[in-house]
Amino acid sequence: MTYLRPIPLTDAARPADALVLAGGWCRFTHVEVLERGRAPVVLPAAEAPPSLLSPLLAPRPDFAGLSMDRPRLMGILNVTPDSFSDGGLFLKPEAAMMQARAMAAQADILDVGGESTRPGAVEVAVDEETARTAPVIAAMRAAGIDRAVSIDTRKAAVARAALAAGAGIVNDVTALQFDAAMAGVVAAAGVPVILMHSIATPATMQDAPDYDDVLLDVYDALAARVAEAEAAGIPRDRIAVDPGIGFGKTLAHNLALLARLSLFHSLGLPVLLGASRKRFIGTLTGEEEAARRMPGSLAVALAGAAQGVQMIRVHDVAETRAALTLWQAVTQTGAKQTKPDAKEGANP
Ligand code: HH2
Repeated sequence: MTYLRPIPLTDAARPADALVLAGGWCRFTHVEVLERGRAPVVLPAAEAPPSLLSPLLAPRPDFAGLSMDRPRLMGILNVTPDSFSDGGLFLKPEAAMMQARAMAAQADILDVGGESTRPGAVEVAVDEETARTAPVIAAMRAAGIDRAVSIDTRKAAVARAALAAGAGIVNDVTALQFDAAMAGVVAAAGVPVILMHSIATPATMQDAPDYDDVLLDVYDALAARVAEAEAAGIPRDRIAVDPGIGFGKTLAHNLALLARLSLFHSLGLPVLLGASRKRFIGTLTGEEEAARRMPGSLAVALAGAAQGVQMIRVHDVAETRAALTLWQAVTQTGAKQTKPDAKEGANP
């Protein structure tokens, strides 16, 4: 099988033959042709098979009411006692609301989670996870916070309660595999879903993860998950994909995925990147404390934007917003401003 990776350009100069990547802010004149067991070959895009090129060219439809023509920020709100970087900080409802309000000013999506999926984490009971998340979402809506809200869960019952409370997106780190009822909940609710790649469960995922070719294996696995989701009645225009940085991946795996992230545009869907404060940033910077990994996280967020990734999941929303605004200002004269409009992405 042949895979096509656009080589993204964000320079102010526009070569005459440059094609627009996915209706977004990157362009490309060349592609990398990838095959298992072979060194990548660089070709002019015009010489690529049209069937492989067309998913790269099609503008992405809006996702959860958000246009995909600029990088969108997803702010993380972990209502947990044990998340790897902010565990316990937002478990109390007042603290969660303060954080939600602060993030709503700068984020396009607020991602509410009630179960840590850090390596080694143990499962939280459905009732407990629901009690952590649904009331916070309801309180956000009651307080007039109208940003898109995603529920970060692997469990159908938790998702159902969150959607009833006002969430509008399901973010499943197991790509609908953990709970057999999850696909049905998403399909019936008619909401968009984020399918993230992971192997095994958080309890065991870092036990010697192994791939034949991590980039192509993750790509194939996501393609299969997308096909399953479609078969379960979730239309393509409500699906986004995420390579799952740190979920069953070593440092080398994470770096291989990040270096060639733009491959995932070949799936023809919006791509989300979640690397904020993760272990590999600590490994490369020597920063043991996750809450102090913001500078490294900003660099990875910008690298994602430079590869055309449409959504970036972060803890440090205001800082990432500032970094993106400056990155856009200095690389793309005339680019659309990143700051969210007042009413954009509001859940119905
Ligand atoms: N990472 C985490 C949780 N959910 N969802 C998506 N789509 N992509 C990710 O990369 C991702 C995710 C883990 O980070 P965090 O929520 O900060 O920590 P914890 O799982 O310990 O709560």
